[in-house]
Amino acid sequence: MHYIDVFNGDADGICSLIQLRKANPQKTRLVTGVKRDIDLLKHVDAMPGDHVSVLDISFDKNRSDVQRLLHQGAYIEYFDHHYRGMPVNHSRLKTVINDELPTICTGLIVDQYIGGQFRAWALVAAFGDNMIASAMSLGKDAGLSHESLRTLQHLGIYINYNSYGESLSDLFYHPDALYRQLQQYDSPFDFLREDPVIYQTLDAGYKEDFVKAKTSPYLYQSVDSAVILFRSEKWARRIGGVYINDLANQYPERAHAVITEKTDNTCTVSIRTPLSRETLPADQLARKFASGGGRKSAAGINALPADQIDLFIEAFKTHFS
Ligand SMILES: [Mn+2]
Repeated sequence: MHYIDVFNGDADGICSLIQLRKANPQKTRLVTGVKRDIDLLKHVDAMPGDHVSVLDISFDKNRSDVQRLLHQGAYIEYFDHHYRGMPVNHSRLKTVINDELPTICTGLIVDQYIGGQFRAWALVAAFGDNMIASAMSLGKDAGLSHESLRTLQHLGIYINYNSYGESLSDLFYHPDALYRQLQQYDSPFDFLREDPVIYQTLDAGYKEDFVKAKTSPYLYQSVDSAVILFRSEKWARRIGGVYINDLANQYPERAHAVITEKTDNTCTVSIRTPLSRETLPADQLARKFASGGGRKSAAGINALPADQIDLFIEAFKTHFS
C-alpha cells in the first residue's frame, strides 16, 4: 500500500501538503509540476488500497482520472477551492472542497480540517493565493504581529512566484524539492531563520523580474480594465502571475489580464477580477476558451492560440464593463 501526494506546485499547494503531512506523517510519492500543470492526476496509477491525496487542483479538470483511480481500487482524499463541477459519490472518495467563497484557499481548508495545528503555514498559503484579508485577519487572531504577517506574506508571494513557468526549467526550484525543504520545519519562521538562502534567491529573482515586467506594453487600457502583453522570455513566464496580483492590489477598481507568449505560438492568460467589485467571476470568462479555468477572483487560459488574442480582448472588455 502506497501513499501518493498530488499537489499544485504553488504556495497554496505546497503549504497545504506541508500541513497535511505534519498532521499525518506518511512516506509518500510526490506528484507536482508548474502552477499551470493542473491535470496532474493523469500521471498517477494506483494499486488497490493505495491512498491518493490531492491538493489545490480543480476537481473538474481531474474528474475522469479520479474515476479511473477509484476503479483501480484507490482511496482518494481531495482538498481544493477551484471549480468542482459535477460531484462524484464513492465510498473511497472524500472531498473537502469549497469553490463558493473567494476568500478561502486550499491551505485554509486544510487548516480547518486539521484544527489549525500549523496555522503559520496556512497563512503562507493564503498570502500566496493573494487572499490578503483572510490571511491578515486569521493571523491577527492567532496573535501574530503585523511585521510577522508581512514576513509570511513575502514568503507566500515568493513561493507562488517560483511556481510560474512554461516548464520546470523556467523555475528556480522544482516544487517537489522546495516542498521537501520546507516540510522539515514546523513553522515558516524556523525555515526563514535556519535556511535563508531559498528566500534570498527568490527575493532577488522576483525583484529583477519585476523591474523588467514594468516595461511591458499595454494592449488595452481603460479606467476599468487593462491588458498587458509579455514576450516569450523566462522572466516573463515567471513573473506574469504575481505581477498581475500586484496590479490587482494596486488598482482595485480595475480588471486585469496578462497575456504571456509561449514558444509554441500559443499564450497563457492570467485574469483577475477587480478586488473592489467582484461582480463577474473571472473563471466564467476563462472557461469560454478551450483551456480556460480557475476561480471567481483569479482565473486563466493555459493555451490561447496567438490568433485569438483580439478575440480574447473583446470578450474581456465585454465581460468586465
Ligand atoms: Mn490555491
